[in-house]
Amino acid sequence: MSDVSVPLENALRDAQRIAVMTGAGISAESGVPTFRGEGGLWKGHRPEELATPEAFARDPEQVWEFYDWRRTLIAECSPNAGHEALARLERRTEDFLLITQNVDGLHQLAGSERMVELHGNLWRIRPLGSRPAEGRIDRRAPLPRPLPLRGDDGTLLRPDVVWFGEMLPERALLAAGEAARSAEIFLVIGTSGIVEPAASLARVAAQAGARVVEINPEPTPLSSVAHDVFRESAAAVLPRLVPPDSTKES
Ligand code: BJW
Repeated sequence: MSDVSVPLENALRDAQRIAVMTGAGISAESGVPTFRGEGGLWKGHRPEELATPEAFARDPEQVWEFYDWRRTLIAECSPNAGHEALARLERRTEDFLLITQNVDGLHQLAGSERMVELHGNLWRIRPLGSRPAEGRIDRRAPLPRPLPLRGDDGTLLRPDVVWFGEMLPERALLAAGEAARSAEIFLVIGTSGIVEPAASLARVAAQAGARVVEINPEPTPLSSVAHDVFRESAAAVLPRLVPPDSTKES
């Protein structure tokens, strides 16, 4: 394991293999609501009630309205100092993977490139029944009407996100697992750590010998595997750990 007595800022500068997993908390300071906790309601529904294949089968128009509301809200949001610090960390680290559960696309806007999206992307759309369109980037644009969206041939379209009970995109999950097993340092940022299989990646990393770092104002089920814990917001901690002018040599 990377020596946990070394100050984290130095360990991050010297490590050759770093993996980072983010959740909704990293985008909270950009104005994107998290799933759980305060402010996690849409028209009286918890997001998880609508992010399911069953909800879509029952009422595709309602589910599309929910995603349209989120697209409209997130279109106004910009990356924050936390997203930017992770893009800097990537640029100065040889072997790096950012694993995000977020569907908002803010990491990409901040300049992150070596990344995988475990739960898809809010800005992509695909035909119902098709495979996830991993990697393709769509425009951050308003949805056409009427809802629910249909293709030219009348096929029902759906957001390219991963709902409860659905498999995660295969390539993304594979790459995330490999990165968790080989990382010297594994950062877990802004996730409640209850949604599987994402949450298990931190445990896999800890078991494989990584120094696990949690950044979250609240304790989570993953706190017990973390060697370093920061009970602060991501946008406050990350710029301290990865200062704007930091380079390998300095
Ligand atoms: C800050 C902050 C600041 C605030 N700075 N921090 C094993 C055991 C039990 C169940 C399962 C299991 N394996 C699979 C399951 C079933 C299920 C699951 O995990 N259920 C659990 C809830 C019990 N998983 C699945 O179904 C997954 N599929 C799967 O495993 O397929 C195989 C399979 C199928 C069927 C049976 C068995 C196996 C799919 C999961 C898909 C999750 N999808 C969603 C919606 C995406 C689309 C959309 O956006 O609409 O993904 S749900 C939602 O939760 C979203 C998120 O990515 C995900 C995680 O949430 P996250 O990011 O952690 O956010 P929050 O809100 O929970 O937490 C925010 C945190 O930030 C908090 O801790 C705050 O304190 C913190 N914070 N401000 C830093 N400023």
